[in-house]
Amino acid sequence: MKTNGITRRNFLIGSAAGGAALLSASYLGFNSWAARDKAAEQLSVTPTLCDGCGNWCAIKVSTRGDRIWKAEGHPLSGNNLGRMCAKGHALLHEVYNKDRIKSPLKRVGQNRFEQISWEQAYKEIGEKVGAIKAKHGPESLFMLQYPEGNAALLMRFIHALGSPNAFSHGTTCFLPRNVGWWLTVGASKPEHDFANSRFILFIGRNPAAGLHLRQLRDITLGRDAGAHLVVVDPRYSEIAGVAQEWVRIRPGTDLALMLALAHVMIKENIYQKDFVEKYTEGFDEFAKKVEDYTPAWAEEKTSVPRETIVRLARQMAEAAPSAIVHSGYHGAMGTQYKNSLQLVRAVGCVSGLLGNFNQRGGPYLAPKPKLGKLDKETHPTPPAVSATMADGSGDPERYPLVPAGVGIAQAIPELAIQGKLKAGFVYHNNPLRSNPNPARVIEGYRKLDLLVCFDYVMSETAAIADYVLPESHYLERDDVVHTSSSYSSKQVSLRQQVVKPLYDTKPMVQILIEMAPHLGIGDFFNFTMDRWNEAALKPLGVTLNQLRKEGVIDVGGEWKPGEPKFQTPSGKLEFVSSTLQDIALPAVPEWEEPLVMPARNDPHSFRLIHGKQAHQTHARTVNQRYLKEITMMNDWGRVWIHPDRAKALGIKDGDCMTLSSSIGKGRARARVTDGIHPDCVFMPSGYGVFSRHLHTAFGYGISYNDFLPTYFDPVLGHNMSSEIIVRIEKT
Ligand SMILES: Nc1nc2c(c(=O)[nH]1)N[C@H]1C(S)=C(S)[C@@H](COP(=O)(O)OP(=O)(O)OC[C@H]3O[C@@H](n4cnc5c(=O)[nH]c(N)nc54)[C@H](O)[C@@H]3O)O[C@H]1N2
Ligand SMILES: Nc1nc2c(c(=O)[nH]1)N[C@H]1C(S)=C(S)[C@@H](COP(=O)(O)OP(=O)(O)OC[C@H]3O[C@@H](n4cnc5c(=O)[nH]c(N)nc54)[C@H](O)[C@@H]3O)O[C@H]1N2
Ligand code: SF4
Ligand SMILES: [Mo]
Repeated sequence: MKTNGITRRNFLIGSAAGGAALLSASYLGFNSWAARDKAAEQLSVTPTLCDGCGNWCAIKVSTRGDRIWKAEGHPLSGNNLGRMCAKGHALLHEVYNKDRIKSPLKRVGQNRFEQISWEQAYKEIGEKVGAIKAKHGPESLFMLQYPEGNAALLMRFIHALGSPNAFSHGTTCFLPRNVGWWLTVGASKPEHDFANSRFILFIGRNPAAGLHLRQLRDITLGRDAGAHLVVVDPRYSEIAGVAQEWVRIRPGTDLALMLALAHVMIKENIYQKDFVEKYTEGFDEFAKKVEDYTPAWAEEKTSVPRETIVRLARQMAEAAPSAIVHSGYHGAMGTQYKNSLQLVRAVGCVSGLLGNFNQRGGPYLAPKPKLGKLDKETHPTPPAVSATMADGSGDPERYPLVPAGVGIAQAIPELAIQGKLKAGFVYHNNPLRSNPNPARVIEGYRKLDLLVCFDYVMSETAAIADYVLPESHYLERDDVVHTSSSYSSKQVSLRQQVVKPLYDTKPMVQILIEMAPHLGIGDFFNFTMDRWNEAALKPLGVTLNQLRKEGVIDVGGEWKPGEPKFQTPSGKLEFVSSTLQDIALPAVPEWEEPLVMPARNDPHSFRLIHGKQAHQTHARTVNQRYLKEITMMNDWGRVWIHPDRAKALGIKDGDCMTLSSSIGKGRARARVTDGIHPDCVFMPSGYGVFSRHLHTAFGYGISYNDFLPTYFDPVLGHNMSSEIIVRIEKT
């Protein structure tokens, strides 16, 4: 099997998934090595950043002539420490994927597109946006984008057009996690000193599949040095597989577990009193609140035995302050449950009791380099937009805690149906597949007068757009300077062109700069990407040429344990959140039921939970055939169900099941395993692609979004993506 110079074998060499298979392969004979050495002589190496997931690992890509040959992790990168995952390797092939969009496209009928020039695309989009703005006002425009890298320029673009409507995928991913930590410690995403920790607890976070290469290394270092690693998850996840202890919790009830852990630590007087006294606010109220949350009460809610809860509380208190309750991401503490925000707050309060902030082996607020900006005299910034977002984000009367720039993306279809949004730009985002209830999303997006999608393949969203502007593959383009966010030292890094674009495609930043004059906002884009990047690097004393050469540069400021500094209104870790108090929401964490629960006496009723797999990113990588092959070889598209529940329904391992919810129906084969809580079934989240243009991915598997009703969490507007009840039957 050969794809434009990359053989299946040399893909497997790099990929973790293929490592074992290689050792027995006969081609490692002398002739092969000699041939490879010869090839190596002709390789040239460019440092850049992977775009296979949000980690943006620094990598070094070798090319031979104009062909991509192989890649390896950049040894200086704090994020990935010279490592790369299977996706990173496999996605090198995406450059040569036949499904790529090869030039700008214009819709000329249902499912019919014609190729047009960039000039024509810019001109027509400019005219259409002008007309929509004149008729409906700039607030009828929106941008839905990826919240990394080029985000600042996309925000500049939509603000220059006079619209406040900049959305990201926050309400389908991380929002409660960010807001909860921001309320509690004044910053949205604590990192962790795993390697020096003595006790590490994960609550619905699985860094061995929702991969983070640096974190994984540090977690294993910590564990091997004697830390007790505990994973709380309704299912036996990959990180549970390397832990000393898996705590199988009833999904949606982690808040009860946290409140009970706090109860035990306070009752037994084993919390860090000095820390609480010096660095926290509102302990007495919190202590009073958790009086009723006994381990026996929590056992009822969570199905975790009370003895386990008491033991865990004692173990973590014993290890404190070198003890970590991980800050979360998408599972449990992300956009999953109605009580996710309270859960994050409770985890923050337990951290307060452990006195672990900024301590060796605890959580800390990672230092980040501060980038410079363009000179405002020569490059004017767009005037501030006074209107609030159409979805009510940031509006004191509606969603005061949702930051503008994040917004509530799954509200876009509703807003389009109501006529409040008329034209949208969607960048590096695929709401038709990644948002709940696709029928509703399609209906809403179709109501728009204009939809422009920037992608490199015909995603579900691109397939219904009016214009599709193809971005160059990430190995074919430059992006704006990136700062590392998951490392104890500050770093800057750069995505840069490794090979010339194969087709008539452009980097996103270039598209914005060229399109801006056609929309009357050229003055705000009167620079080049290099100019922008040079200005960003200036305060750091790094030149763009240096960064091009090195790929990653350390700019100092390593994190060291010491006094914690909290940026909350009180300057302390807030057991009682003054911000929540001000807006009349529960200011001290308290028990809140999940929105829905499976019916206790109905053998067919389950909660549907979901999660990542290490070799797929969201539903966007399954179109890569080696990654799909990994799924197929291992039969990893199946839905997990507990043996007792399966037996009651006459379902055996491998049988086909029908799942139905209030909004959708689908079929999947069963993986019968006691690695799952009996109350729920687990669906891997990477499948169910329905764009016919994605030939490898199309039609394989199902997606949780096909079963998820359109919810808006009352406080944060997020999609509560595990509040799904499904009925299961043997097909
Ligand atoms: N390979 C890969 N890596 C990725 C991504 C990817 O798609 N693929 N995506 C990136 C992104 S954007 C994100 S947000 C992160 C996500 O990273 P994670 O948050 O780790 O991801 P998930 O797999 O969604 O959820 C983690 C675990 O939560 C469990 N869970 C579900 N419900 C509950 C519950 O009620 N309680 C508890 N305790 N656990 C529960 C699931 O079984 C799952 O094992 O990963 C990032 N990294
Ligand atoms: N079905 C399903 N839905 C999910 C999730 C899931 O795992 N499965 N996860 C949830 C989470 S945690 C998150 S963070 C969100 C993420 O959801 P989204 O933000 O919608 O992101 P992705 O699904 O990663 O991919 C979006 C689009 O970006 C395109 N893309 C990839 N590379 C490039 C590029 O270089 N340039 C451009 N212009 N486009 C590119 C892909 O082709 C894809 O169409 O989804 C949430 N919803
Ligand atoms: S974790 Fe894998 S896919 Fe994600 S950026 Fe790193 S190498 Fe790429
Ligand atoms: Mo995410």
